[in-house]
Amino acid sequence: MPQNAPAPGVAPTAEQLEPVKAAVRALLHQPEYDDGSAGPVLVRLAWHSAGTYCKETNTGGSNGAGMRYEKEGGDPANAGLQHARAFLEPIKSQFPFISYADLWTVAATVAVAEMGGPSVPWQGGRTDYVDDAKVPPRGRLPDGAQGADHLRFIFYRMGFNDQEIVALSGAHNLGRCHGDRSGFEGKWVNNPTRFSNQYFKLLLKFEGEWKKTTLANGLQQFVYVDEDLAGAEEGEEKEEGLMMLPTDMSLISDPKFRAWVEKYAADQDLFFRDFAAVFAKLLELGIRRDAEGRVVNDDNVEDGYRS
Ligand code: DDH
Repeated sequence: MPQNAPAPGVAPTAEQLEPVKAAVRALLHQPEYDDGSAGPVLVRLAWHSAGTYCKETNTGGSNGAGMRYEKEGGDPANAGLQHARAFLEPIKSQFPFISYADLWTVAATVAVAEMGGPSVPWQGGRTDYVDDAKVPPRGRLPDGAQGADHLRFIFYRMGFNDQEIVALSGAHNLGRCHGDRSGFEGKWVNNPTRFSNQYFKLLLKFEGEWKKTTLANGLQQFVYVDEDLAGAEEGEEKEEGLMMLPTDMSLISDPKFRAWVEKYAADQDLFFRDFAAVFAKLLELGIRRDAEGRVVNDDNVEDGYRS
């Protein structure tokens, strides 16, 4: 164990954490990458590390950082997330005391805040211990080609309700789809590196104008293209069109989801509060803590892979 490392399961202190967070802040600006920021893909890394959770079997979740291994990392749903892991690798080398599982999750909270989003409560202490028998099967992450039933099937399994599904989906204010990763193409909002409620506003604003298109690879998505790009806010660049996945569109066709889309489109503060709460809940899924907040593993070891 490196010197000054917290014992397995014990969270890094605020003093230990601050330089790690500063290092994440410093790497977000990536002029050569995507829209100039590592932020969106870091948020997706944390989400996919946690979103495998199943409450019935208590498997999956961010503890263990299992995506480092082929069994989970090779899930086609995780295509592209090697970029996020690579961005963070130098920070892990610089601060070996922080587990990958803590680093991936805390980095997402730093990215959300730096991109103008809310401050997401975060607790440390995750370990990098992976029990092969508990590695989640592939197929636990959502498939963008589907609809509302699928969203409920996937997110109820993690223990989320309809309001939480909509709030979490608001992360699609960030980043973009890549043809060589998911097969879908494009971004949801004009400024994909600024966290806001624009995604909800655009879903409603262009309702009826989102056009279903079939991509060359056979996948279908919805696009809005306008000469003036009416979705652009004042002062924003007007450029490529915008997109929505079929799952995104189901948030306005399903009446229960839609009620929350309308609330979040009308009230950014409400969205920020709800997003902070639900993203924090996501990052804690499957993590057992003792009375002192220390993360408890079956074996109480720091790192390793048991097959
Ligand atoms: Fe997502 N997401 N996501 N998403 N997601 C993609 C990109 C990003 C779905 C599908 C896709 C959440 C929910 C869903 C982010 C965050 C979150 C892409 C494109 C697809 C496809 C990947 C690529 O090609 O690179 C589906 C389906 C759902 C759902 O069913 C609700 C949630 C809950 C979050 C979250 O963070 C809380 C982010 C950020 C991105 C942008 C990544 C990037 O590289 O840019």
